[in-house]
Amino acid sequence: MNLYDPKRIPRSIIPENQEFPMLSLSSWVTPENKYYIRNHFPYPALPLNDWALKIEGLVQKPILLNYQALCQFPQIILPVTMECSGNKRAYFQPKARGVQWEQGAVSHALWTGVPLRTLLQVAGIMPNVREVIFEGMDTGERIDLPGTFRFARSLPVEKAMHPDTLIALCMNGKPISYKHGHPARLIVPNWYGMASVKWLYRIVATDQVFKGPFQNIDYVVYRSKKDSQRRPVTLMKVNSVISQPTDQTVLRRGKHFITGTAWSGQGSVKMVEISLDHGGTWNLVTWLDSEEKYSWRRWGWDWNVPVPGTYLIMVKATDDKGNIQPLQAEWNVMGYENNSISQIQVYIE
Ligand SMILES: Nc1nc2c(c(=O)[nH]1)N[C@H]1C(S)=C(S)[C@@H](COP(=O)(O)O)O[C@H]1N2
Ligand SMILES: [Mo]
Repeated sequence: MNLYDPKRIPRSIIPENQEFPMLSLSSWVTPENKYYIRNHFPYPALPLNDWALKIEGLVQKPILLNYQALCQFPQIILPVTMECSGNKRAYFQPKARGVQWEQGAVSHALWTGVPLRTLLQVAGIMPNVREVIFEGMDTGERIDLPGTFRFARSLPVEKAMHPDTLIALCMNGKPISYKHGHPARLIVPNWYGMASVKWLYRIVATDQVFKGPFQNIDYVVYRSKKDSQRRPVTLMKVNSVISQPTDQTVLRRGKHFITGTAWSGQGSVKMVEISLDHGGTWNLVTWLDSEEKYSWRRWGWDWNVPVPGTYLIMVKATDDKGNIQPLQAEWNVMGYENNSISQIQVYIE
């Protein structure tokens, strides 16, 4: 038994929101019981045995697939890093409204599932389809609108038809657990987590632009109420975290291993650099993981520190598209996409 086994960090009880304990970044794949949890509503009622996935709308023949039928289709396994677009919201200054995530609203798992496009082709998706809508089984109220809502999101048809957009049935080799979307969820590699709809039960192909509140009100980046340049949250920005040491730690003089992870949904992370002189000079880290299409890469760096004092450790990642973490991410009302350079302070005695 491992005596040192950090638990998830709660951020709210109902709906349940919990962070991955970044200190336990000892494995490339996040164990299911540590994978971050992000919900907008209370958990849906347990699906009955008669659960089936509907595919309808602009398709030649609408289909209804029960769990066994879904399992019959060819499946693929993909390691995917998923980050909530509100990750690191707590670090915005001034504060942005919403769950005050620190740095653990991100995880990495192996997802097994049927490519969505296989199912859309079986249903006979029509050429005039613009978007595909995904509905979860969870419902609840919003404070900004009257009525009851369902968590639902859409994808542009090109992304829905991408061979790696999955209707996932297994997470880390086991049927997806209830909290992570049992019996089936969408997995949209490279996109922020809101796209990966859990507890999936209905898929609708449409020639319209979907305007549900989780599409049109939430997950939109804007700098003020009057901002006319609103844009939807889509691909994950290049980002990194320092998992050890933790912020405000007191350490002895000598050797320390600084470690963490980095990812990008807009390319693949190519470089992580550390600065100990407020960004004056940067040192290349070494990779602990190899490069995989949709995966984070853990990194480490040997720090030899002979002189006592207060040290700022800064880390920045760069991807192969030339995206670099900024010193300060652009503030926005809803506090999304914070990918500022990671910084912690430690004291050497
Ligand atoms: N049905 C449903 N799907 C959902 C959500 C939700 O509240 N309901 N939250 C989304 C958001 S914002 C994120 S970041 C991911 C989190 O997935 P996880 O809880 O498995 O970590 O699920 C997405 N899918
Ligand atoms: Mo999210």
